[in-house]
Amino acid sequence: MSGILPFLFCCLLILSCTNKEVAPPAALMPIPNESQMAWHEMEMNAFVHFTTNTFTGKEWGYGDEKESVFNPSEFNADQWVSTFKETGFKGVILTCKHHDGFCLWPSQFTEHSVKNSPWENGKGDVVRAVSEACKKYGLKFGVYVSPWDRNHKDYGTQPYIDYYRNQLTELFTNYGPVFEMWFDGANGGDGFYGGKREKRSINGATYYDWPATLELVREMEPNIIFFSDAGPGVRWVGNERGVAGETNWNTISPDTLFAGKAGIEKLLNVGSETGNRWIPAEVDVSIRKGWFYHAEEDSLVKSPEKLLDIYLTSVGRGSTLLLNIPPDRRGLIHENDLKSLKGFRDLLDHEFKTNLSLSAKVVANSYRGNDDQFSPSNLIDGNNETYWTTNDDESTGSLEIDLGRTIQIKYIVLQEHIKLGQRVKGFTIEMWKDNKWQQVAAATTIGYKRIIKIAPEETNKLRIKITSSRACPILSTIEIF
Ligand code: FUL
Repeated sequence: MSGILPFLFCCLLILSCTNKEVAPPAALMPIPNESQMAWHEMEMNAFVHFTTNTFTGKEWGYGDEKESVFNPSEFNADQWVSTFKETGFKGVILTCKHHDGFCLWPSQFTEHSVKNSPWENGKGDVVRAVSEACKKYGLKFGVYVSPWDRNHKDYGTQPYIDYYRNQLTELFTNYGPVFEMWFDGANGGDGFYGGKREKRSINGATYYDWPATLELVREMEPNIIFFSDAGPGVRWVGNERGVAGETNWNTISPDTLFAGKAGIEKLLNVGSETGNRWIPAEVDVSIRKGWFYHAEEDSLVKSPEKLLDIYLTSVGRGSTLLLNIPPDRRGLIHENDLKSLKGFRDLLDHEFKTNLSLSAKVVANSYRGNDDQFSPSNLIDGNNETYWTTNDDESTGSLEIDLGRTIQIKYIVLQEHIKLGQRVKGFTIEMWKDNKWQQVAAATTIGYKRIIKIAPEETNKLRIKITSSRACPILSTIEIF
C-alpha cells in the first residue's frame, strides 16, 4: 500500500508535464469589441444619400427647400437593397436627415419632412421602407442624422439639442435595429434657420455634448457603432477618395479629437501605432462625383475597374468600405450605377476566384511551443478563428508556401487575428524564381485584412516574412489568387 501513492503521484506529474498546454498569446491592448469585430467582418457597406437635394440639384441644401420638391416618381427601396445584396454589401446607411434638415421619415417634431411632401400623399416613409427592405434581404440598417441643421430655427442653442435628441429617440425606437450611426463632421455655417438666413457658428468640441447623446442612443441600441471623425466606434479615414493609409493602424488616441476638428486628416488616415483606443477607419466614398444624384453626372459614374482599385485601397488595407450609391429622381438606382456595380461584382468574382492556398502546404521557421494548435497549417484552413503564432519572445517569422505546381499569381491576402490586437509593423513577400528567392512586395501593417497586388508572376513557391511586429505576430489567414 505504502508504495502505491508516491507511484501514482509520479505518474500524474509526468503526465501533466508531457501534456502541458501551451497558452495562447495574451491580448495586446486595445482590442476590438464584439460590435467592432462584426463591423470589420462586414467589409463592404452601402451609403445612400437621398433628400430634397436630389430634386434641387444641390449637394448641401440651404434649409429653405419646399417640402413639395420631394416627389420620387417610382420610389423602390427593394430595388436599392436587393442590388446592394447582389453586389456583396452587408449593410446600408441612409441619410435620414442631411444638413438641410429635411426628414425622410414623418417626424412628429418638425413640419420639414416627407409628411408634407406630395410623395405618396404625405404618407410615405423612406426610413421605414429602407429598414424593412434591409430586414427582407438580410442587410444591417444604419442611420446618418446630420447634427448640423440649416432649417431649424433653434440651431446653435440648447433647444435644438433637445430637438435632435428627440429625433434620435423617434428613430431608434421605431426603426431599429440600427447597427451604425453616422455623425457628420460638417457643422455650423450659414443657413435658413427658420427664416433668419444668417451664419451660425458653434463650438464643435462642446455644443452637442456628445457624451450625453451617445448615452441616450446606447440605452436604446447598446451595441451600436458610432462613426465620427474621431469615433468612438469607427473613425473617418481623412479623405473622400476611397483611400486608407498604406500604413493603417486600427488604434488611435482620441483624447483631443472631435468631429469637425481641422488638420487631423493624416492622423485619421494612418491611425497611431500606440493609440490607446480601438477606433478603425471607415472609407466613405461616392460612386459619383457628388454624394447626391445629379443627372449631369450620369456619365461620371465610377467604372468597375475604379471600384476595384477603391476596394483594394480600403478593404485591402484593413478598412471597411462605405460606398455611396445615390438614388435618382425616380427613387431608383440609375442604370449607369447598376451597370458599374454589377461590373464591380463580376470583377471581384473573377479576380478572387480560386484560392490557391487551400491546396498548398505551408511551413514556418517556428511556431508557438511547437504546439499544433498554433501551427502554420491554420493559415490555410479557411477558418479565421485558428491562427499561426510564435513564442512571446519572437517578433518576426518566416512562412514558406509550396503551391505544388507553377502557376500565375496576382494577389496575396493576409489577415491578422485582431481579436488579440493589431501587431504586424512590416512584412515582405518573396517568390521562388530562377532558383532563388526574389522580393516582390514589402509593406507595413496588415490588420483585419491586407491585400497585396503584384504584377502577375508565375511561381511554385512563396515566402512571407514578418520583419517587425509589436509583439509575437498572430496571423489567421493566407490566401493566394
Ligand atoms: C460630408 C457631408 O458634408 C457630405 O454632404 C456627405 O454627407 C459626406 C458623407 O459627409 O461631411
